Parts: sequence; structure tokens; C-alpha cells
Amino acid sequence: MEPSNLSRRRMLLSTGGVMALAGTASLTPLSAALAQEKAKTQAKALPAYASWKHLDSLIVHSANTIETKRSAFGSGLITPLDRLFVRNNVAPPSEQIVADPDAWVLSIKGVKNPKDMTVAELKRLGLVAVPMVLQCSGNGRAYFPEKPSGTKWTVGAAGCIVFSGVPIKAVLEATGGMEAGAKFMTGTGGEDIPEGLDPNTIMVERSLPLEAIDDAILAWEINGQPIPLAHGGPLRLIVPGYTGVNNVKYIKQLAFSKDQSAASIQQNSYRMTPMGEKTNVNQESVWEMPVKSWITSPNGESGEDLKAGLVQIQGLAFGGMSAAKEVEVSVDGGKNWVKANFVGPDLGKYAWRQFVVGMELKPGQYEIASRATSEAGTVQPEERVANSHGYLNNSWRDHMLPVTVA
Ligand SMILES: Nc1nc2c(c(=O)[nH]1)N[C@H]1C(S)=C(S)[C@@H](COP(=O)(O)O)O[C@H]1N2
Ligand SMILES: [Mo]
Repeated sequence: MEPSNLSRRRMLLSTGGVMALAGTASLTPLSAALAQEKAKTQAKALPAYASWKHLDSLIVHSANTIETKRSAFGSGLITPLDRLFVRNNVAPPSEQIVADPDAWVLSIKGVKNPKDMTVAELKRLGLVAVPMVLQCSGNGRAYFPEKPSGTKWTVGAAGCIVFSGVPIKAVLEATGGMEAGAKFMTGTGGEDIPEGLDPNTIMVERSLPLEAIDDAILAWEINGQPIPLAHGGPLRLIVPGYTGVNNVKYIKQLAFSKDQSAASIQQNSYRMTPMGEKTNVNQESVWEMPVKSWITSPNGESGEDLKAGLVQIQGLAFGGMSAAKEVEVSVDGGKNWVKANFVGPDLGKYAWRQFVVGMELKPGQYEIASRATSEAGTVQPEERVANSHGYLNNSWRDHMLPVTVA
């Protein structure tokens, strides 16, 4: 780590003149190089609330946007927590809220018998464990040719984990069922809203269609441990198959209502906005995840060329709302495809499957791609759906990797 940082720095310093020509107008070459170097080290550090994470497995875009490296998913199906991506739209609440998880209070509204329940009380209502893919709506945004603004996630704003908690259905039963006419289930995040601000502008409050209730849970555990603050403890709304943002962390209120939330994050963002249009509430909300897969190895992250001979090409695949049924792999940019084999256990329709296919590769240039098909029969497309915020990229071509075999 150290030597390469040092040599990188020397490189930056020695090419300072070139950089100045390239247009860092207001800065001297030396200060430009140092500023760049500083930005790099600042971006590298993990924020305090996620300091327990495994830095070498992660790309730290900012304190609130941290992704898993393509090489760091492993082949053990479940993503270890210290490798799992983190995304906060606003700064997370204080670490104090996870000190006594059982004491956290959830307020339940829009039901026949509205009430406040502690996590301890919720634990008495039921228990299920849900293995599932958690993936940010913007995962793969880095590959949009239109360069939408927002974090340039490549493949790593995703993980496969097990959430445990109580089914929403059991909570509804315990509170007399939802009020007549309800069309949405809305979860409100527990972040503090700074005084003087209109809560709708910053609060993380997401509404979901009622069909999302079927498999949704209120979770207090992730991979067998209490949910840490970074991942939404003490209590999180989990909606399997739906993109990250719909899985509200630090949930403090669950409501059933005729209307969707008035929060900006519901009304004016996370919508499939056609290029060049303004986002509005009539555009499709980003809810369900589409079928997707990507190669995890070889990945070129070591910077070394692959040796010729037998190579095990690995990756992961999920179907979104149904299981991944099949994966094909191509090493020639999508001209020819071979079937891959799934690796490890099948943990149900919301989890991903890891896959592998052994191939003899002679020296040369390859473009390695994978293409998944879901149980529902949907094939991962070659092209993404263009949209101005860069959501839901599942293009196999975008996720393809160039690999040199020596
Ligand atoms: N309360 C709250 N919930 C939230 C967010 C947030 O900022 N606040 N971010 C959402 C987004 S955009 C994503 S992608 C996921 C990220 O989950 P993770 O940090 O556990 O990986 O949480 C979602 N839930
Ligand atoms: Mo997200």
C-alpha cells in the first residue's frame, strides 16, 4: 500500500507540468498535485460509523457512499458485513440509537388500532429470516454513457445478506389490519431533521405499493447479528426484491394510507425520468429490481494479465422478483455464449446465485460478459433503459470486462 502511494505521488509531482498544461489553471502544478493527493487520501478513509469495515475490499466514494470492489464479493454467497456497501442519503443518526435496540420505538399508523411498539414487543409477534439481494437503485450508474449525476457506482452497491425480523403481515394482524382505502405502505427513517428545515425536503420516507407487503419484514438482525447503525439498526423496513432506497433504515414510523408520501425522496426522486425531462410524480417509481448478473473474476483489479490455460470464470446473478434460473457467459463480447453452473446453496428467490464456468483461454484479448435469465423468463438485456438519474442499469454489455490473457 505505502510504496505504491509514494510512487503515485512522485508520479503526480513529476508530471505536474503536464497537468498544468491540461488546464488546472488557478493552481500551481505542485499545489494541484498535492490537492489531488489529499482528495485521494480523504476519499479513502472510512467514516467513524463504518470504521469497522474492511477498507481494502471497498471503494470509498464519500462518507455516505461506500461500495464493494468487484473482486471482494467472494464465493461464499452471503456478503460479509465488513464488505457490504453503505449508502446514506443524509448523515446517519447517532450511534446511541443502537445501544439498546429492544427499546427502539416504532409508531404504527393507518391501522384499526394504531400504536407505538418497541422492538422487544415486535419480537413477540413472529420471526422469519430472508436471504436477499440489497442493491442501490443507482448501482451501475458509472456505465451510463449519458453520465448522469450521482455516485458513480460500478457493480458494488449491492450485497446478498440475511435479514431477520417479523413479517409486516403479523404486525398488521396485531394492530387490527390496515384502514379501509389504503393504497400505500410508508416507512419513515429515524434521522433527525435539523430545525427550520421543511422535513419533506430531506426526510427519508418511502411509500410502497400494497403488493410489497407480502414478503416485507421489520428486521432487527443482519447475517445473524443486531443490525449495526451503518445498515439501519435498531430496526429496518425490508422489502425483498425492491431497490435499496425502499428498505428504510432506522424506521420510526410505519403507516398505511391512501396517498404516497409527500417527501421529496418519494415525489421528485427515484423515478424513471426520461432523458431531458423533469422528474415528477407521474413517472414510474423505482421499486422492483430487474434481472441482473456480473462477472466477479477475473476482474483485472490486480492489474496483472491472466495466464493462458484453464480459467474459472465466476460471477453472481439474481432475478429481481423471481429467482435466477440460468446464466450464460461469453468471452467474445457477446457473440457466443456458454452455460455456467451455479455454485453453493439456493437460498430462495430473493438471494443471488454465484456461478462458475471453466474455460480454456489462449493468449489474446477477451471481453467477458454474463447474461442471466429469471424464473419469470426475463433475459438480462444488452442495453440499459435510458433515464436521467442513472437507475436500474442491468445491461450485460455495460458490465462486460476486457481481459488480456498472456
Ligand atoms: N433511513 C434511511 N434509510 C435508507 C437510506 C437513508 O439514507 N436513510 N438510504 C437508502 C438507500 S439509497 C440505500 S441504497 C440503502 C443502502 O443500504 P445499506 O447502507 O445498508 O447498504 O438504504 C436505504 N435506506
Ligand atoms: Mo440507493
